[in-house]
Amino acid sequence: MEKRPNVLLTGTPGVGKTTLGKELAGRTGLTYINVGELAKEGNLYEGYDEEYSCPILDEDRVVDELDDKMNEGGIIVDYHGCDFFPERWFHIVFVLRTDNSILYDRLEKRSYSGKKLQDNIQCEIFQTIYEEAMESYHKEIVHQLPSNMPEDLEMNLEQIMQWVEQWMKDNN
Ligand code: DAT
Repeated sequence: MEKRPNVLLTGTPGVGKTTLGKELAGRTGLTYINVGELAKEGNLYEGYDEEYSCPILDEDRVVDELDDKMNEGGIIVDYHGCDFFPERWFHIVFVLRTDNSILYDRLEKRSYSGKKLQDNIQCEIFQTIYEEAMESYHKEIVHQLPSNMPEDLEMNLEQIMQWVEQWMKDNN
């Protein structure tokens, strides 16, 4: 069977991972997996975070749940964290980045407010997820993508589709 790459889309909530991931899946035929949704459907939690009023992801169970699929290849994973996935899963990692004021508006529209809103904006300012990705994967496979405007989305799609096509040529 033809080998296909696994792509990780990560970054602060609201940067556009879901939008890019679903569109990319539609155009490449790769399978899109949203880890937040997967956890919700499978109840893959290990407690509750009172401060943020949200359940705590059971990372080990998420990894167990996904491992067979990841080994087969052809998966796009979307999550706002990346340090608990096995490094061997991914052939390329994209960290989406959004300007603060734009991200602020997007998160407000999502009804984030107070500490949750501030913490997510800070996460983006301190490029927390980019640093997490650089520490968790070979630096050569980690790329930042601007995700502010619809034009960015289109450019990112084209760039990633080209990369996927080249990877398939090189590996089959
Ligand atoms: P995430 O999955 O990272 O939380 P999302 O895909 O749900 O983010 O996008 C958050 C909002 O931003 C949503 O209303 C769509 C919008 N958006 C995403 N990418 C964009 C882009 N490149 N230009 C303009 N808006 C974008």
